[in-house]
Amino acid sequence: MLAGRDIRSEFPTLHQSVGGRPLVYLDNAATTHKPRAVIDALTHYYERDNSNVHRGLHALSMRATDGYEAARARAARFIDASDPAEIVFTRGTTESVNLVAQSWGAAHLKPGDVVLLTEMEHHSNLVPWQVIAQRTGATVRYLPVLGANAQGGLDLHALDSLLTPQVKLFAFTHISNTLGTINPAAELCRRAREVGALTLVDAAQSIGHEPVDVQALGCDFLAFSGHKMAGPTGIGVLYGRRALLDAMPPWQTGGGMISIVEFSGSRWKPSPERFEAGTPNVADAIALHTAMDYLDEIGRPEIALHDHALAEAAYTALAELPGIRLLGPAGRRAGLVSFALRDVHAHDVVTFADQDGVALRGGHHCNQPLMKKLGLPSSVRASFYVYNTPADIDVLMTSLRKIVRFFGTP
Ligand code: C6P
Repeated sequence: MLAGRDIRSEFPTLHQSVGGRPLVYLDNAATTHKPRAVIDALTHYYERDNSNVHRGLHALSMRATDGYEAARARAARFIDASDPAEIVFTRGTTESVNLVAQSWGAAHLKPGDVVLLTEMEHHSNLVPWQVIAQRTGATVRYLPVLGANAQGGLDLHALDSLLTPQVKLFAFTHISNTLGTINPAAELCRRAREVGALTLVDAAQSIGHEPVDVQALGCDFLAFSGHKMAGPTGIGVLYGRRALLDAMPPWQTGGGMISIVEFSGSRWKPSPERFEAGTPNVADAIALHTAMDYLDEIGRPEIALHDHALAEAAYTALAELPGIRLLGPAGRRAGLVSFALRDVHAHDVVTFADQDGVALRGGHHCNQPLMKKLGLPSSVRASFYVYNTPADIDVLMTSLRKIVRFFGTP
């Protein structure tokens, strides 16, 4: 039990059966469920305040605008940004990274420049950089992971040779969605600063699971998604230092982001409106506000302890299975564990577990280059959140033992 409350009872979707078994949801790194408070915030908005923002002078529009801007201010407080103008609402992490690549990247990168990534990046923080590098003539380089199962984390010694003055941006994930590695984000930002490189932190897997403080991290950009932190889908955040955002060109244009339009040309508003062309996702921003309140009510340090403890218990239990290959660190890890069972395809594991009511994820987890380096076509992942309990690990293990017996592994 977390924060002395029955958290599970606050999440309506969890109270259902799958194939006649109670649902055990262990696919939280893909998306988390939403507490009643977040669902109610959405309903309340659509039933009472629904209106366009920043345009109308009537009561509903003013309420919607106030709610939307309050959500922005809440997001700033949530990550300790010094100014709400540093919060750009996007559709999620993927769109946030694309915004930086298409705007900052297109304006600043040139032949000879380097964008440094790591080998554990999600495709969302990898493909946008490949595309913009191709367009600008810049080069993408990768900080390696260490160990046959990437158990050693990032090769920090390799930074000495990789972090050259040619590196203009170091973009890396805070927590790996496949390995569960927690990267030393503040140290990586500090190292990048030493060579004058900007930093972008992909906080998709950390934002809902531990305190994230952009000032303590010392990052220039940070991206996250609402749906991985008990919030709605379709809303996320790009944090950017104000001076940087204000110097970046818009990447999409239209209503809401202009100061003056004439037939001969247009001028833009400052950040964040500059990057929010068109009618924004008002309802989901407002519900994201509620999700942030919800997580802080429980306490993010407490959530981190809870999720880490479950992942470590799962890792220990899984290690007993014959023919298992566990990925990522053996010690401290974020709230997820990925593994491969010899001779059993990950999709088979997930399909069989589903029959026991256990929701897992199997595949390359949008980490194709990493999986290739590890010599695996796919892996299975169990990922935990505030409503999971040690009993969920017991159900998982019973199901996996059955699968191992069925397939006769090893
Ligand atoms: N990872 C997973 O099951 P979006 O889709 O934009 O909300 O988030 C993309 C993303 C970016 N970075 C990391 C580290 C992520 O884990 C994700 C999403 C999901 O692992 C879906 S592939």
